[in-house]
Amino acid sequence: MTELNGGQIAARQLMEAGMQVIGCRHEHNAGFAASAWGYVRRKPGVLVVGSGPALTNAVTPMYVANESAMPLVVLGGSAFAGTLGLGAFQETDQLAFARPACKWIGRVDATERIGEWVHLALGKALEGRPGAVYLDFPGELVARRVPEQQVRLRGAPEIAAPHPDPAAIERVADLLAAAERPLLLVGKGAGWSEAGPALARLADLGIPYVASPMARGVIADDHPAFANGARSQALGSADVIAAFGARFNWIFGLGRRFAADVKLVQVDVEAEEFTSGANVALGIVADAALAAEQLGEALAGRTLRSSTSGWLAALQEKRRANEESLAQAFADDSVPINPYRLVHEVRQVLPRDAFVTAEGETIMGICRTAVPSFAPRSRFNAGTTGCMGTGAPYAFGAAIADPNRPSVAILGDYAFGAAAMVVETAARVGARPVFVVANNEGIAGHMIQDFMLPPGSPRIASLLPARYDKIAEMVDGHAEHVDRPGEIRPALERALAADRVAVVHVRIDPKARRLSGSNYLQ
Ligand SMILES: Cc1ncc(C[n+]2csc(CCOP(=O)(O)OP(=O)(O)O)c2C)c(N)n1
Repeated sequence: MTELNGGQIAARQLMEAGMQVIGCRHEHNAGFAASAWGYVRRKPGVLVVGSGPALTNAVTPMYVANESAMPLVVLGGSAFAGTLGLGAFQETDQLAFARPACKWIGRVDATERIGEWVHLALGKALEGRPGAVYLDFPGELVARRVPEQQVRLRGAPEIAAPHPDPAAIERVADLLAAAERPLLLVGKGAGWSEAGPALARLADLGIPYVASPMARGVIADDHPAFANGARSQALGSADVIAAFGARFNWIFGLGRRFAADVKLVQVDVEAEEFTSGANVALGIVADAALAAEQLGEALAGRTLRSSTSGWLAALQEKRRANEESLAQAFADDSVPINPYRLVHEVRQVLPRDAFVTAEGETIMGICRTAVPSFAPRSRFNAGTTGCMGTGAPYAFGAAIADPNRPSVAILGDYAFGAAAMVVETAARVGARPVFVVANNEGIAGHMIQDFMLPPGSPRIASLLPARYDKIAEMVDGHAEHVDRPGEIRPALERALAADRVAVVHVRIDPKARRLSGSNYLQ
């Protein structure tokens, strides 16, 4: 009779779900890469960790995935029963570490039931609003062997997406049709539910939209109704706002940046989202794609009041003015390189279907204003938690989720340094992310060192002008070092054409900072 131990049962369940196994250097990188993989594929990314410190290292990825609504399942081994309380090897209360970081936690209670527990973990991570879950595997239950016949594996249920209430959709259609200044908000949830085409049809009616930073590309950024470049005006002046898969957390100003008399409609799969800092007039529990489609049908053939109000034209004009105010910075020929020039050059070579990751403080903000996205679930940044160290593993996770699409990360030197060993992992598995390191020698360049610390302070916030491209050389990856603006584009083109992981190291002016009020894509 064939017997299986607990590890074999879990592996069988996960392989039936299509798991590819990659050994990573640190639980942070592994957890962030798995989150990005899951987010791109719309499947749970799985992180398997050891006990004690391996699990505590996974707490940040769990918290970040949960807050950013990315599906992540963490499976953790834990100390053997019979040794607990005595100072067992790596003994710690792993459920307690995981609990506040996750939407669900569980502990395997019998070897025969491991398949069932894994089934629960996969489903809980994926359904509703996606997020992080933790499943604890006590050592003795992993080691135990049970006859194969006693092992129960379970497949995922088929789930019908929630349809919106037709009467509620009619009300929203009436509100949008009568609005002088209507606005759509597009969040990650809209990307998750593939609502892009239906939302683009609403935007085609001339209704402007603002996308959250990671929802960029759900509707392609070159749509004429894209209003991120006039974000403050759009959010503060709209009289009717319909939000799709967007939460009113700090990313949308805690819901406090809207006009006092705005009529706010929110579509979300979780009804609990309708109670927030925002004054939501109507919440609709629904899949964002279905709601947007039905709204499009309800508006078909109707004339929108906003078509003659000049609202969209005013936002477009504001965006154009913002873009013009940056033209000089984009064309700047200075050495060391102006970060706006770097970002401008990146934009010229980025294929439309690229995964784009931006992380750092100065460089992330500049990318948000000037680097577009054109496809859903293609844009990564520090996310809801603003966590540094996510960008490099996100770009790697996206690259392995869809190896046919380029994955380009534009990272600050601090941000890249926090996770740079992912370059070795990428080389080892043949992944080809391109890491563009915007090296301004520190945290927000020299800004914090020069302006927030007393003169003469030791170098706390500034970093060495290290040659990060050499990390690529270490693994026979593609390495580029750039000092002058004219060299940026050829270096990026060579990196994109290389059939291996690439690091393009660009020396940036440490004194450059973001230009205020210049947010033409933001
Ligand atoms: C995990 C974590 N630690 C610390 C911070 C605080 N923090 C915000 S931005 C930043 C550094 C940004 O520097 P860099 O990546 O070099 O980009 P730059 O601003 O220079 O373009 C830090 C440390 C954070 N957000 N997350």
